[in-house]
Amino acid sequence: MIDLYSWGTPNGRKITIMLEELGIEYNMHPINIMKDDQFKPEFLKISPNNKIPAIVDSDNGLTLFESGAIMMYLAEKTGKFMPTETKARWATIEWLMFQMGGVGPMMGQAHHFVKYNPDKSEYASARYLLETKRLYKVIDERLADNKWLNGDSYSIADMAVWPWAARHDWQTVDLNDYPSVAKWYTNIASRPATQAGWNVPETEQKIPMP
Ligand SMILES: N[C@@H](CCC(=O)N[C@@H](CS)C(=O)NCC(=O)O)C(=O)O
Repeated sequence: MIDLYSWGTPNGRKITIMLEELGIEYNMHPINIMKDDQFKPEFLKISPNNKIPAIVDSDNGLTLFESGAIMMYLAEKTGKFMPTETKARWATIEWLMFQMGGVGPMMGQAHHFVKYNPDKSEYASARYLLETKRLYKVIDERLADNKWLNGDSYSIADMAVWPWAARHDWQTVDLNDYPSVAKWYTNIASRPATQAGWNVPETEQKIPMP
């Protein structure tokens, strides 16, 4: 059984969407980051970086933080959403790392300066919005010739990037400017597991559509 410590953010939703896709049972422990739950000593024991998401696997006592590591672990544990063939496996890891090192940190900053603190720093808003749009262009070009980020199969790479694209409204980005992203995004949004994972913990937020 997986115990998930998380909140309704893009990094949190990567894991709830994956767990719903896997159809495995999990206990959700909400860590309300708006109320500083992430700084509580008991959470720090499983997430030393004070950030959600984190998991405990009661089958073996393993604890993990960092969403990319959690996704790789769950893929390995279940044999799903990470191809075993060398080229596809490494394409999956490559695009997962692209999300972890680029999409997450940069779009996170765009949310900060474009949505939460508009007009605080014109320089920062412009910088992170420009980088966000550059990243969408990279994804758009990849998806122009490939149905999924790793090429042929829906994988943890798509599940990692999608919740960030699901903040396109916060970013003031029109996904229709990136037609291949818009098609990929809409396709994933229609999956029952995406819709279920979006809503853990329960939220009134709706999945924004392009
Ligand atoms: N690289 C980490 C980033 C995690 C992260 O930034 N989590 C945010 C929510 S999306 C958080 O917990 N923020 C609370 C804080 O920074 O105090 C991952 O992918 O797990």
